[in-house]
Amino acid sequence: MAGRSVVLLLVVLASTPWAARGQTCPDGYSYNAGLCYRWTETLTSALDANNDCASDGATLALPRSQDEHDYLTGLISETVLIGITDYYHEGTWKYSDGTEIGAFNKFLPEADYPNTGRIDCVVMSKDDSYMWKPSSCSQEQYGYVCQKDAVMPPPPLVCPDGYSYNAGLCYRWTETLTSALDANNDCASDGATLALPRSQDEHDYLTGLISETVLIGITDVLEEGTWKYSDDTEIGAFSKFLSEVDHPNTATIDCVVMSKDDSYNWKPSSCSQEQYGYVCQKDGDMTKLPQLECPDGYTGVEGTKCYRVVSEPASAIAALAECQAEGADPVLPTSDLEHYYLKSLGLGTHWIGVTDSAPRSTEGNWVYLTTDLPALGSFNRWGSTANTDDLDCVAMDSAEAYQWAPTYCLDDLACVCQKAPPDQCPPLAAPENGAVSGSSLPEGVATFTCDEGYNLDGASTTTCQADLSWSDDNPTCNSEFCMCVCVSACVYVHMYECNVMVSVTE
Ligand SMILES: [Ca+2]
Ligand SMILES: [Ca+2]
Ligand SMILES: [Ca+2]
Repeated sequence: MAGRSVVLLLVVLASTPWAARGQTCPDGYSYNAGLCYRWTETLTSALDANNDCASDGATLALPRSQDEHDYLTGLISETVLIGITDYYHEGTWKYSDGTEIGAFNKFLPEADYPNTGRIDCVVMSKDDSYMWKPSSCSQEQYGYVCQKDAVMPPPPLVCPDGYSYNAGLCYRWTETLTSALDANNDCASDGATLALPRSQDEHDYLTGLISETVLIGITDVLEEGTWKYSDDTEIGAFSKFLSEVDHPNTATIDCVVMSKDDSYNWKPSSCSQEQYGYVCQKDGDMTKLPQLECPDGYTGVEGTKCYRVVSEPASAIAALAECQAEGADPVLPTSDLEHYYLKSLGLGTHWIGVTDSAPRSTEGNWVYLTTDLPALGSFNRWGSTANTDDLDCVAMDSAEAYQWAPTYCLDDLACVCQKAPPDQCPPLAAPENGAVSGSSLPEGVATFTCDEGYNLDGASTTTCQADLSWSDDNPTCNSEFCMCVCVSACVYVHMYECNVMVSVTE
């Protein structure tokens, strides 16, 4: 290294929080396991290759695992430069971001491929099964691969840390074998309960989340022989209990598990023994879901319809008339998400647009209370209230966890009108450390802004196109950073914490 004197003032680039919808790579890059890669075949010096990668906010590839190595060998079909160098300290190979080479190492035997003071870069060598081989930094002998972090989706802010989100609810699975009492207390410390699966979809999500038997929030501790959800609501039409003949309920068995050995059906189990893990559940924060653009007075989130709450209590027929007068229909949730979104509106027991009254229908044949009276689809949330001749309308009953209850049609209840959302581009999530506003309707423009201390990286506006896709990728809000200043030759652009200044003299 004698004769080479380089001072690099490396300032720069705090690690940047990324945010966008979907995990994506820029044009020209391919995605694998959180990273984006771009292979350039043009024979290039390591200096120029580095600069080219840096112009994309990337580095030369930094393979740190067998998986990353395997992906790279599948991507390329020629020898390529990668981001490993001993430029700064002859004989000490490091990744070009300054990190150490760890347990994963693909260097060919040094005896066969000696490292010299003039050979400070590294290639994945095609003739050597893409093992790492020292190579010149200055000669234009090889192509190269750039690598950068994929743009990550924002964290699911609808759920607390440790919880996963599905259709309006947040779930946390704990594998530790725990008594039902302790499990309950642990959930309660999060403002949650043990899981209360009330629909096939919720059941299916839970069975996908867990891989062991878990305690859920069903018990007969208050009245032997009467199973209820642990929030004291009744078990409704949805039940997964195994046959009582095979799995008897006794006075000493007052809790319930989803039993792995029984296809995750419900099985009575001890409340006190520490035999099983458990799942906690709480409502998702609906205010954090991307908002739909709705007609005046209506609101909704991605995946729901547009709703307007009519809080003046009225009969079911008056509610229908109120909605129809403004070109809307009475509300009819058709998914768990819509169910929980309506619940989140907090208006208490309210009508849904379902009836089995004459002359619109016949007893027991529920139809959607609109002008054309279609039959109900497959989604329902029937609770435990029996249908009778005089209960011909339906309410979401706040006393029964908003399950559906056949109700006397002349009761005075609040209601909700619904409209289909107008055709629009998918709702935009605000970038982390920023905000978005504007219109999602065709030809509408949305504008992104960043919080103080963050710079917008990407287009600040995007337009909803006729095909209902956005014209531009979402930008990110990155910490303000300074650029690399090269006093002499800038060989490697390193990323360091902002305001850290590093001098390298050789
Ligand atoms: Ca060397
Ligand atoms: Ca019992
Ligand atoms: Ca009825």
